[in-house]
Amino acid sequence: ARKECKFYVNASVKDFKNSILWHMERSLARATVRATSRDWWLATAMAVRDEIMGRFISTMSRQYKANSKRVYYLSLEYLMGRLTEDTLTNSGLMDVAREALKELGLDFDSIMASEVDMGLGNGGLGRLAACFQDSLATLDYPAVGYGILYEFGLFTQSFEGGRQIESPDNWLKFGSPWDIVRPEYTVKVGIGGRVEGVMSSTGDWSVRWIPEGELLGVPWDVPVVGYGAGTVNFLRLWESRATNELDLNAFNNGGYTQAVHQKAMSETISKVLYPNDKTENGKILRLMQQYFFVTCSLQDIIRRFKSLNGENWDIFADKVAIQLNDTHPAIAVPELMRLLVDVEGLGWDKSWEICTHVFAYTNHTLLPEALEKWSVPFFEKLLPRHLQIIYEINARWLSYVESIYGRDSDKIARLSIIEEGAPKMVRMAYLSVVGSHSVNGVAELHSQLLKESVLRDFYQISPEKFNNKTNGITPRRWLKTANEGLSDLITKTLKSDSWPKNLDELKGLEKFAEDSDFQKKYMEIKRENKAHLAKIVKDLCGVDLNPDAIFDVQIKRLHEYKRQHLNLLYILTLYRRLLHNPDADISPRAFIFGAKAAPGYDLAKNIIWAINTVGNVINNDARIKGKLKVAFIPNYNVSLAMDIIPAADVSEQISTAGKEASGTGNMKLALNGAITMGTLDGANVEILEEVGKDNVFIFGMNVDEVQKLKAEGYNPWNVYNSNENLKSALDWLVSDYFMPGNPTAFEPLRKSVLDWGDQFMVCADYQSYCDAQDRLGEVYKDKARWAKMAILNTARMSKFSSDRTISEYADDIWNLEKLPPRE
Ligand code: 26V
Repeated sequence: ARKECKFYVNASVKDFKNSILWHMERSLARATVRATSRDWWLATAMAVRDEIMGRFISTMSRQYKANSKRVYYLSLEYLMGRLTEDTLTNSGLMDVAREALKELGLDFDSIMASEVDMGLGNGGLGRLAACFQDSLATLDYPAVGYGILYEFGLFTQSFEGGRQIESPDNWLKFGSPWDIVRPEYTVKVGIGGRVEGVMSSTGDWSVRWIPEGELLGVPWDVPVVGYGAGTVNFLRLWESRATNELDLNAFNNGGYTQAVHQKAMSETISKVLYPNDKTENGKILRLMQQYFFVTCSLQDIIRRFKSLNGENWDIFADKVAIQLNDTHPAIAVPELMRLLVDVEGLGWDKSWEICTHVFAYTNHTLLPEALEKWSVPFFEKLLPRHLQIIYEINARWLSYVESIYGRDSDKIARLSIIEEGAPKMVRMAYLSVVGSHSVNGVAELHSQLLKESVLRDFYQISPEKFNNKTNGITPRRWLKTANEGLSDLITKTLKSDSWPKNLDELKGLEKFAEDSDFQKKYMEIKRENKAHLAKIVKDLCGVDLNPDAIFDVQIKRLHEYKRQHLNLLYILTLYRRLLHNPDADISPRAFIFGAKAAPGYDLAKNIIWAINTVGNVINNDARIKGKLKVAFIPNYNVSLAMDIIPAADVSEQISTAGKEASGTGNMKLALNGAITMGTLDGANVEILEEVGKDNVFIFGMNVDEVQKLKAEGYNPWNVYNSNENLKSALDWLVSDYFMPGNPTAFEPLRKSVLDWGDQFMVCADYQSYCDAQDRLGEVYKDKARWAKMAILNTARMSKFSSDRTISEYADDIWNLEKLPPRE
């Protein structure tokens, strides 16, 4: 029997088409003959939106009536990408919309391409938050995702002379059909000022914060449609606005320009997403963003709780679970304490009890430079009451530490939320751990390392808090929507429509791994996807890619630890080999990159420039007969990922062992049949476990070997001097060959792996990487073997569905029940 999935919305092609035409006329005031692609996209988006609105309302009222526990996901980033296509997939209206647009004589794909990405995130952490929203709704969990409605998302990247140029991403310029303003839930936010003692009505002294300024948070809701549309949750994104009162006061005092200035200041808070994903050294606006969205969200949560439960604070933690996506929302710990103690009038102990039952914290990185700290003088200025509360939390925490270890000043210094120094700093990770009942890493290895390194002392005191939740990805966007060809083949082969909701069904493909007919179909789809990507690459890079070449893909933020430059060194090595022997029997390869560098990260930008420059020389060298190509696709984002991933043969996951917390691109690529070329880092370890060692290429040092070599005293010069190929590649890079007249252009890159100590051990892993890459090239020649490997990757990736991840969070951390529709 065919397995089917229930869909809660339905529309005929005819009705859907009429709805599009209705919106074209009535919402957009457009004659169809004049309509642009963007108009067609908007009208289509509005037609789908109409279909899901009823589900949105019924979900909200169901959750309200049930007064069920909800999870509130607090994240400064949501990397959603385009919303229309995915909403069509999840509502089951994809085929209807395709057919409707076809009948209107339109090309579906080019119409959908008019939508600008909602790029409110930097990379892995923001995209994980987006995948989680999809799974929460699909699994019928009551959930709200809170964040900021940035006016400018992550910058747009272009290249000039191979170098990165950033320009602003004004994604909301023309509005979005997907966000709905909710002015009635506007909240007030205080900032700055001082703390005063006041007498309460019961006669006790208490402390109050008298903020200096006030601004408003206005919520915008973005519907999140679960697969099948049984549940439609929402993201609630806050926009900062100036208060009218403030304007008027200043105005009445004659300060018109000052009033306008104040207004502009207040409205800067939600202006722009910070484009760094490792450091942000003490930007006060960043701390304001964090506090702004945290207080808006907590006030909203408390309003909702009170409207259902009144002042019955005893059950707050039975109704509310709050997940902190990294330390960015960590200010929520003292803010909830302030709201409960100062505003609601609960005692400290009771409030603290509530906090530690409500909060849970996810750590996403071990890199020391990414661990957030805020200076105490900053706090003093911006959030004086919160600083007091943090000190109180710390005093109680340290007295608890003392009750265990005695007066061990070393221990106390190491465990203190406040780091001594000039200035003193608030350690946001420690604050998060102390204020939460759960602390989790994002892959087995990462969670293990957390316990052994950065949070070791905390683990010793509270081992029961620590747990692992290996990341996952939504198969709806990353397989069903992105790779239609493969999805249709899977549906036909498994005789099931329900695999996107139950990814374990993919195991059923294993028995076809050696079936030559299935292999042929599977690889034909891969080839079509490659031909499609080749067109995009021609368009964006002007580079011709041969769809029969190995498509070797590295797509992720640019970071030294991710080692895009190790990939470059192999490219140089292959190129050199081909120049020495143009007839060498190597499998033709197309190296495809996508990566944005943080605007202030000079070395990352140098690596981009080097890859583009070397690529340009290689792509135009007739001697190598097109066997090697390099394409750096500009402005890598979620939409481009959806074109690149289905076309990949090889997935580069080559970080220094111990540095990549999990990775999620590794999961998307393997699910789409790319073979991983990876180190034993992050979730690669678990991918190896799932797919088996014959279906992945593992190279390089593991974590223990990295630590051992560091301890022994690693010297990259020794490797350089004894490895002819490495030496040649690095020297070549700084010769006249690639940059005539400017041979020192890539000095910084070379220096980073030699003179500056090679922190990420590129030289140490170089030979092992080249060997593995050469082996891969040989294996690719055996078409049947390669097809089998690719199929087994697809078949064995079900563990990495974000549905599995979210179920684990719900069961182990949130204690959350599903609330499916009853109809
Ligand atoms: C850090 C910072 C520091 C302050 C400035 C703004 C900012 C923005 C983002 C971040 C987060 C960096 C951590 C991060 O993105 N981690 C990634 O999380 C993924 C999801 O868990 C995981 O797969 C990646 O391995 C990990 O690098």
